[in-house]
Order: sequence, then C-alpha cells, then structure tokens
Amino acid sequence: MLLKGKRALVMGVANQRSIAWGIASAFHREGAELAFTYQNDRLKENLDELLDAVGGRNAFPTFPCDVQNDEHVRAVFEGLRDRWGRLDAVAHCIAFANRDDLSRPFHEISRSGYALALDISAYSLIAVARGAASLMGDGGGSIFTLTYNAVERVVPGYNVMAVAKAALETEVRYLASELGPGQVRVNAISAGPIKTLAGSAVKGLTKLRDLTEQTAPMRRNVTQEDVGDVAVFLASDLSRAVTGNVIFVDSGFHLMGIAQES
Ligand code: 0WD
Repeated sequence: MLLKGKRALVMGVANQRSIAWGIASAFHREGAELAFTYQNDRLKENLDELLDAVGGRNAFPTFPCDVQNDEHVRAVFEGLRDRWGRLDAVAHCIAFANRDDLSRPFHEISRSGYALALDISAYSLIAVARGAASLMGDGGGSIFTLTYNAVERVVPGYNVMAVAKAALETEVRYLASELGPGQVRVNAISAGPIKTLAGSAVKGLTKLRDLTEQTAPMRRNVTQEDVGDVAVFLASDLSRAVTGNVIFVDSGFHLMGIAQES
C-alpha cells in the first residue's frame, strides 16, 4: 500500500491497453484514491467500463478534458479542488500527431501538423502542471509524463512526435526547477515500445518491439505493468528527492550504440 492516503489524477486512458490504465491499475493496487480525465464522450464509455471492473464508475471523479481547451484544463483542477481540496500526484499520459505527419518524410512535416503535435503532446504538460501545483500545497507532490527515446536517437517513423518529446523532456527539467521549492517533483518515464492505440500510429512499432526483444540488454519488451510499477515509485514518498529525471523503462535498450544479437 505504497500510495495509501495519496490522491492521484490519471490523464490519458483511451482503453484497456493504454499505459495510463497500467498506471491506474498499479495506483489502485497500492491504495491511492484516483480521479481520471477523458478526452471525449467516446473514450468516456471505455473509461466507465474499465472503472466498473474496479469498484464502479461512481467511485471515481472523472472530468472531460481535451488538453487543447484551456477551459477544460481549468475545470479539472477546480473540480478536484471542490472534491478533494488537494492533489498528490498526476500521471500525464497524453500525446497526439496526425498519422500523415508520422508517416511522411520528416522534412515534409506540415506547419499545422507540427503545431498540433507540440500543442497536445508537450504544451499540455505546462498547463497541467500549473493547475496541479496549485493543489499540491505545503506537502508538495509528484507530476510525471511519458516520453520515448526517439529524442536522442533517430527512430525513423517517430518524426514530429520526436520533436514533441524533446520539448516535453525539456519542460520536465524547467518545471522541476521552478516547482522544486514547493516540493513539487516533475519527472518523465521513457518507456520502450508498447502496443497501444497511440503506439500503433507509429509505423514500424512491431519492428521496434522485435528489435527490443532481440537486442536490449534484458532481451525482452516492456509492459504496461512494468511502467505502472515505476509510476508507483514516482508518485510515492520513496522518490521524495527525485526530480527532473527521465527514467528509462525499456529493458536497457537506450544503452546500446550497436545492436548485439544473441
Ligand atoms: O510504445 C508506446 N505506446 C509508448 C508510448 C512508448 C513511450 C511513450 N509513450 C507515451 C505516448 O507518447 C503518450 O504520451 O505514453 C503516453 C500514453 O500513450 P499510450 O498509452 O501508448 O497510448 P493511448 O492508449 O492511445 O493513449 C494516448 C491518449 C489518447 O488516445 P488516442 O489514441 O485516442 O489519441 O492520449 C489522449 C487520448 O486519450 N489524448 C488526449 N487527451 C486529451 N486531449 C488528446 C487531447 N487533445 N489527444 C490524445
């Protein structure tokens, strides 16, 4: 029960395969009180069905939140202030890019597609951190996001999302620096490739997973559960002096300069 007494907001559950659902399940197991946001009515139906299996949809506050809409973001944190008064942790598991901008060559990414991907996948962390920090009070809290290591290395097909993740990781460091005096910690988990809705939008996901299994130091892919357990660490007091980090949950794949098969 590492998260007993903690109140956490999970953003980005699209379905059962979502990394956000892996995180929510681990948080639930560890005794956290949970609230959720959903992007639209279609995804609310999925979320409600998932919540029914873990105690009933009415047991969890849920809020509509398209992160492109400032009013939605503001309403989430006002709603949590009314409902809980404070907040201990936020899991930001949100990203989006047009399929076109993921599949066409990098040098053909459109201006509008670039702006869209950066707005949803990177700017949103700033807006969320602003709202969350205002609810974290004297005790502080933990905010974390999900990234992918197409930032330091080129992963063909990750294209505009690599730029968004680079911005996101930089935001983690600036937010950690600014919010640190209030004991608000900001980190990122850099996960290996996992089959999810967003993951499937990246051309070559299966190849990336095969490569991980064949060449990562641990010779295996990672799961939503692997990420969920590291998220528990980040939301818990065990990580009380950890901020501004990108923590890899990728079986060590990021270490390798040259693939070594066995
Ligand atoms: O291999 C992977 N799957 C990896 C994912 C490896 C490393 C990192 N990540 C990241 C993703 O980039 C993302 O930041 O993990 C995060 C969660 O992604 P996921 O669990 O892989 O994918 P998914 O289940 O699709 O959840 C992402 C969700 C959206 O789902 P869809 O697929 O319907 O776009 O982000 C949400 C939405 O629920 N989302 C939004 N939420 C609010 N406002 C918006 C928006 N405008 N757009 C997308």
